[in-house]
Amino acid sequence: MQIYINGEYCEKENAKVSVFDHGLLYGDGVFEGIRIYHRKVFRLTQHLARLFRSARYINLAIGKTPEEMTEIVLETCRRNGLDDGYIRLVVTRGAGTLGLSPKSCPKPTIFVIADKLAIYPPEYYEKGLALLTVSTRRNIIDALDPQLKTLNYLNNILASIEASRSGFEEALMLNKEGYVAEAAADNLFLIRGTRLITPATHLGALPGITREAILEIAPELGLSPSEGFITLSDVYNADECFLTGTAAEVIPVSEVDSRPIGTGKAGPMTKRIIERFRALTEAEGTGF
Ligand code: PXG
Repeated sequence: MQIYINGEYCEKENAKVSVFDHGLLYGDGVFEGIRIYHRKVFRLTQHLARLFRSARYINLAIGKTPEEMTEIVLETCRRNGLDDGYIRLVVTRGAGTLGLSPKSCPKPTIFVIADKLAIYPPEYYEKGLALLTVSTRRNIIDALDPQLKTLNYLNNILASIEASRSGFEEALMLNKEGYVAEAAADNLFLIRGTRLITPATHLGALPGITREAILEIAPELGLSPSEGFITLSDVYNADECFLTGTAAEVIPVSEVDSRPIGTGKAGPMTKRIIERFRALTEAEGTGF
């Protein structure tokens, strides 16, 4: 496996970061998770745009243009020759001294991994996931804007631990006001009649790349998409529910807090969305 790290491509064993890297010491950095489908990178431009937005938010100068980053990602893909896989793109504040201040970090650390992806077992795409609403609330906007993908994922990790300790596959997270935000690493959608509803990003949902794709294809399936406030009661009473994310793609939700959603199995419209999304991943992408 060839990994890009700070200007070089090297073997996995030699791809190392300093223990003084502020990405490790403080979670000071940003990242993206991107999919490769059929030797093409899915929505690379959108992922890079979000990476640069996240970097700007934490006042981190990546020191490369989006075009240069594109070439680095594509070259990493070429060197690993994966037909399908997963790209992890990370930019940290870089190595510095012990102490929070980024002033001691002259150069960001950039690395790109292209690897195979472990995904949910296929049966979950048929039977759906059981979610649990957890007590860990989504990061609040006044502390750390949940719309960006920073290396501070403890909020989501704590939610995930809570769900799995109770035997659930995924956590459903509320924002501080009690509105539904998202799952620990996926966006949430509801279907009610011909309406497709997802929590607005300013309510604690990450502006997911998969989420955006689903909002785009909804009208083709006769659905009117909207973003807004969602309560737990809206979730419990939805006809169908599903999650979206780069890793999970589109995955049905069969149950939330012991309430079956709709028929308690993958909904018919969800299945059509899964098919339509798969077609999109085959049709689109930046070749390498
Ligand atoms: N919410 C959060 C908090 C996420 O981290 C999503 C929603 C979905 O966004 P995208 O852009 O992927 O549609 C994410 C993305 C992993 C993994 O390793 C997690 C994500 C993406 C890729 C891999 O579990 N989360």
